[in-house]
Amino acid sequence: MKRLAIKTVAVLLATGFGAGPAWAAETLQDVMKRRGLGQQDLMAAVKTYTPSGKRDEFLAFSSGGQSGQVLVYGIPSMRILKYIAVFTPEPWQGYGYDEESKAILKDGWIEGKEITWGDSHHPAISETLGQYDGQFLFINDKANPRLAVIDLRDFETKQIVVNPIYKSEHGGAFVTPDTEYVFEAAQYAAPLERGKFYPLEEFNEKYRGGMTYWKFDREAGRLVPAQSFSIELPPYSQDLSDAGKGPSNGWSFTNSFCSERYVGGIEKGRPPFEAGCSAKDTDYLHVINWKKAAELVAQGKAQKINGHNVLTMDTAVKEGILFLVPEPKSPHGVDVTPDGKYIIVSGKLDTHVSVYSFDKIQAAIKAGKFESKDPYGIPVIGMRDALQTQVQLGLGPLHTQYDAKQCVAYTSLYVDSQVAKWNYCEGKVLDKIPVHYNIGHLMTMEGDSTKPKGRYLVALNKLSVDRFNPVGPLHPQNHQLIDIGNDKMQLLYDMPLPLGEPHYAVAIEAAKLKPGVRYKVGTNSRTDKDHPGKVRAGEERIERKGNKVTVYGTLIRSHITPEIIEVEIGDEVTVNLTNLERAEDETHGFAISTYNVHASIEPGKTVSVKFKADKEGVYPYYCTEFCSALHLEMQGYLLVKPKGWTPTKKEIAKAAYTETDYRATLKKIVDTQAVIDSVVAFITSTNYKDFPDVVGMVEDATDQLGKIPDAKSRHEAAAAKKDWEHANLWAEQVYQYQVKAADIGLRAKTYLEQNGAKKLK
Ligand code: CUK
Ligand code: CUA
Repeated sequence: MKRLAIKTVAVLLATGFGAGPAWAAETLQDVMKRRGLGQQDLMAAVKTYTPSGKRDEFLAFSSGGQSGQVLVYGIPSMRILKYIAVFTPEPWQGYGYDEESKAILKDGWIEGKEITWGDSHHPAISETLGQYDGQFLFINDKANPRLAVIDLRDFETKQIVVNPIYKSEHGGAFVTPDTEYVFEAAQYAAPLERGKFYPLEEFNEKYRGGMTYWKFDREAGRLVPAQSFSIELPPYSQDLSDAGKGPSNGWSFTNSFCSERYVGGIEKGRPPFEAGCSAKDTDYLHVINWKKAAELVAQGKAQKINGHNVLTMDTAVKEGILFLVPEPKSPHGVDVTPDGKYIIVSGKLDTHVSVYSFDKIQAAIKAGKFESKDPYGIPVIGMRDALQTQVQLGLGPLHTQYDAKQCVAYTSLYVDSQVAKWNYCEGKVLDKIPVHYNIGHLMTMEGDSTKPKGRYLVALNKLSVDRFNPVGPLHPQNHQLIDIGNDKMQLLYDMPLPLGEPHYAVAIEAAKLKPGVRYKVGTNSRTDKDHPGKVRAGEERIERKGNKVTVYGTLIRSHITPEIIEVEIGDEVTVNLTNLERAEDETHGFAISTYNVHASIEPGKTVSVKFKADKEGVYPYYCTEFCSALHLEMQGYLLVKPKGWTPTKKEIAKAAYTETDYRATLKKIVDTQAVIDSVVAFITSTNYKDFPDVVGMVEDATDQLGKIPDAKSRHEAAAAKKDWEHANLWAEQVYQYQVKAADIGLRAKTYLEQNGAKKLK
């Protein structure tokens, strides 16, 4: 060891490392000078820097935009932790390459059409009493109107549902305060009946928008299509939405941006959409009593369209659950205040935000005080009768989030490239900060719940222009972290996001999340049920029925069982694999050359891959995660043989091991046992039983050691027959079991040392 260290230093000196005087003792001032940093930078660094091994206070779930995924990153470190595969195949997680995830993606096909991407916009965390509970995450796909459910116990997508009546969907996912429903609004109007064509000339009569409320079964962790419903709405391009809370619980609010119902067509000499869709001074805020709507559906007042419950506009008007309020100039974000009393609307082409009062809206409804009806007979409440106040913030207000401090809100200003901090009770601007550039959404910690946490704000900017090293014409997105703990906002950090254009993001206190580290052995993670292909150690087998071959295999460091799979050309092959590990982070991957299958098999999980063996040949398969020192040896062969093939050669080539080799291996085994004994002595001398993770590791290690007697009797039997070849190989296998047990044992020891285990007396 010592010799090596001296040699390394010598090499460093020889190559010029450390030749400069600054190497040994650079001071903080030196570094600041060298890197051109000022006091503000230092402050920002100290506020965000997260030392190795330390964790973040909040986790952000960001839409992955066109990637159809969800990104998870920590705040304040802005370190990316995961991409959750949702609408798009994702090879690392085997998503779209194993049978279980293919089934999820297939539920997202639309009328038999396979869809392999999504335009994900708005994530939402499940709520209990209006507060984030950290159990589930929902996200929408705007392009292909779909909604997905992610379970935060394992951060996996469990369900994708297709909206039965829309062709696009933007204003989702939003949850009601107890997650009774997850709702979404249509965006671009289209006929509601599936596969039905109507010309654009019939836009006003046949094209429709709508709001869909998906019933969520928290126990099952799934949306329930049969108990879900929609409300038919005019073709007004419904946009973002939000749920009422507290006093406004039971209601939802949805913007619209082309209530002109304008249809463009430059080709035919018509002015374009953008001109016609922004011609009027106002659009409509849709005010909907979803609680009463759900009752009406339960009373059988819904019609079926494409097999889905729809309350028609006529019914909604007659039953008094649907109202409109004018709102200025092509609005975008609508955000209910934490106390549920106000609804803040931002008009993209207006310099104001409009604060609507839920009380005033209710008073107008009760008094039957409407200024008019829209062309579909929906009562329109006068803007003045509903408005609390309007505040001038700047150009292009889009979205609003809330602070832990009373009445304090933050609104993104797209055109100004700024965040405005303002007080909605007093109607005054408190502070502004420039961002880079053209901010879309912004996010404060738990900032759309009834109990925002304040602290940080992330600006989700649309353009990054010159912020990062150039990487070609397509730039990364720029998420900027801003400290909002003080009166003046302070910019802390720029994070490039190179994966689609994220729209919305939500951040939750990390302590609220309790994800597992392993599955119950044999779990299908996509259904949360027992996998029919699961096996325990020793039960591995290959079954054949006609031309269907089913493999029941296992994975544990460092082998795949079975190691050889022989099939005939044309066979349909299903490989089920169970990861028998219990140690944390011992994932194995499984890939077969040429057959386009890949699976990620985390501890306890069972996964299956399926393919038709339609290419004769020899195809190596292997583990794709570097799981152990002998990971590269975690391999096998798929042999696809021609029909009716018979072998000519019966024996596999030998290595010609001698008795000396065998004796050397036995010595190695004795030495390794000494290491194991010392680790065992350490562990059992502590209160390790108080640490469930360690108990799991000890069980894993004991499992490995438990395999030794069988291998031992085999090497002894072979040695007795002077078959040194097999004697040595089985002795090597004993050594492998020892190495794995020792590896787990050492991990357990480190864990105990780092987590304050106590010595037993
Ligand atoms: S949208 Cu993209 S900036 Cu889809 Cu919520 Cu506003
Ligand atoms: Cu298992 Cu590499």
